[in-house]
Amino acid sequence: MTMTRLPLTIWAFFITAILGVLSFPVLLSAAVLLLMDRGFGTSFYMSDIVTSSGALDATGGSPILYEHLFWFLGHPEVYIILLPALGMTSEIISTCSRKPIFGYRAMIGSMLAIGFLSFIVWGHHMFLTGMNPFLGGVFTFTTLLIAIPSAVKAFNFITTIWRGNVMMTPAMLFCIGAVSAFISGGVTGIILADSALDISQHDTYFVVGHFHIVMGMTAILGMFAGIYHYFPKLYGRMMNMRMGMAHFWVTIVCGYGVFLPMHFLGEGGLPRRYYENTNFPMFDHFLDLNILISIFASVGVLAQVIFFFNFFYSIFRGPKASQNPWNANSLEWTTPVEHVHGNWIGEIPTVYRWPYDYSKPGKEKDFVPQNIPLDDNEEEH
Ligand SMILES: [Cu+2]
Repeated sequence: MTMTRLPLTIWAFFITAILGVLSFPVLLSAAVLLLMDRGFGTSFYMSDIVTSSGALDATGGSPILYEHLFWFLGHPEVYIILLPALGMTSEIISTCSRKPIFGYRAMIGSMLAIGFLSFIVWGHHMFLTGMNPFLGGVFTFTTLLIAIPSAVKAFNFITTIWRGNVMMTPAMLFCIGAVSAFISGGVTGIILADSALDISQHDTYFVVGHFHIVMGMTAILGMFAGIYHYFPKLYGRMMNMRMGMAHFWVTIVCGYGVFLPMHFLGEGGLPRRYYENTNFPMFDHFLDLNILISIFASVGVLAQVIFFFNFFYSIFRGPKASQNPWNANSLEWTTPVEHVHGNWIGEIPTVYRWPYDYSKPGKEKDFVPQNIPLDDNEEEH
């Protein structure tokens, strides 16, 4: 199989792996330096620290260094969580719209661009650490650049669905939810990426609302989409559709119900990371909104009970799945329902085409799996 015949899910996993290999060692190094500071008398992070027993030996270090090292992992980590969800979303949206994915190469290019840029934006978490305003401007610029590949992906998701013969499976609903969260959470990122605007929003609930929608909701909705879509492949049985739909609608409404109001709390100046704010009367009028958030959060958690019941019940009692229940093209759906050693009985299939030949003109069926050879006069995508 050539790289341009790989499903976008696999591309996403591949790029995620590269990000992981490059970013986690930095966190490990940061932790080693921390251990040295705590246990072996070095001063990477400590400087001029005076305790009741006098000044510590430690000099010359900087606690800000820890922040730099942490966020050098921390920002790529966002995409380590996000990209697999976006990869599966591409796959499922194409399959369930019965249309080729729009802009296959642009999708790969966008993921590579997001992956590269994710390493040069970490300073946007640190605008208020006393960083040089020029440097803040540089991090603002690189961060805003990420909006371009992100927008390309969002447009490609939408144009793939556009005029498609859409199958509204629970997986497809969760994908649409993931794209919705990716867009609505991404838009507020443009505000936070700007070092000047960030001054008023930093460390408020606005930040909490933003990143839980763009990273948390997108990744979790995408993960659920993947579970509903690949369940028949995993367990040879189908999950219950109606329960899946109910799970989706309660989850998406509660997700937005929890995180959307947080933007207003943040605009009002409510700081994050406090257990309670009862000592600050100026935040008293935010109490109602906080109670509303708690109600949405509780109902949202209850909705997950539907999912867990559906999941475990279907493993044992779900109706038996056919080999390829969604009429999908990618190779995993050509394996037998019963799991066998080596995945396929006999020869490993040859791949002749990309996995997005849906509704191809001149074809009998609206899908052509990857192991079907090209016709004499057929062109590859
Ligand atoms: Cu970041």
